[in-house]
Amino acid sequence: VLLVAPMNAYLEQELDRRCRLFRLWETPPDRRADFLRANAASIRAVVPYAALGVDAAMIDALPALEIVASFSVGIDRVDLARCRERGIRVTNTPDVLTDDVADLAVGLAIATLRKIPQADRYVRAGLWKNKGDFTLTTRFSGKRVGIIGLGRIGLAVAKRVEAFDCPVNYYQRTKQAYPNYTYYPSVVELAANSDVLVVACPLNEHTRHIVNREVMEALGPKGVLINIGRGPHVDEAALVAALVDGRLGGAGLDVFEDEPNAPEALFALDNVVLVPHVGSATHETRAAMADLLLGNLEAHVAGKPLLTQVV
Ligand code: 8YV
Repeated sequence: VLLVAPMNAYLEQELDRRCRLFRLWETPPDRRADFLRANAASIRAVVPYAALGVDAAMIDALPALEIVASFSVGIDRVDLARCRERGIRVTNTPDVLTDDVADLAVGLAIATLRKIPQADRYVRAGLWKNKGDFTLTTRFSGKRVGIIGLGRIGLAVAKRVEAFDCPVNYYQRTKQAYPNYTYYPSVVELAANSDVLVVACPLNEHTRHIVNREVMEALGPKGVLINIGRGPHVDEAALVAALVDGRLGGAGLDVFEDEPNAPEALFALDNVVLVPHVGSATHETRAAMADLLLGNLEAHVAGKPLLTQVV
């Protein structure tokens, strides 16, 4: 098994215990092609994650590769077409992280509207004592929440915000039969009819920059964008400009176009909450993701059906 980066200590320990583990990061980048060539005959599985995937060059360098088991639900950085061509199986880690990611989406929405991190900084800086009460903020309960992508995570967000009396709107390519949720056939119409817009769809060629300038204009100067999907879902340059100009009300962002670089222009803004891609980052969920990944590898080796097969 080739692990592309150190992503989880428990996963690494279990892989080490159960198989011969190659740690790609221990070889300097300029010597990795040689390393792969030298070990190509032994590497039957690759474990990538959201930050570092498996591209066609790596797949082509590994003739014995049978399975790519990603430590993530999103597999936008795995070359699925090449895997299909080569008959390589692909698994991901759905379901086990849904609750955490949905929790973070709601947390970001509340933190952004109620300015929780800013209020915390206010207390720590001694400003409460010196300058008096903190500024008034904006209510979250009852706001219209628009969700792009009503899949597992989108539905979990919908269920949570219903408890805050938020009407739920959604966009996806095909309308579903959800009696309590209102469908909009375009993201612009969804944004125009929502106060908080949550990106919860997978990243692919249809959803890259699905939140563009027009969508931000439709969301408007009081609207808030929450992104717990992938950075490239949003035109980040347009987002920064809209936030700086006050054409968009605020943003709560877990993901960025060029991680780990978040746009520095956002650092000085009071209407954004920025977190470093932590949607699934709890002890409980990361352990469950590791167990699911290990289960997929074991099923593959045992010739049993894979637990969460994508390809
Ligand atoms: C992680 C994620 O960042 O599951 C995904 O798609 O983006 C996250 O769970 C990750 O891959 C774990 O390191």
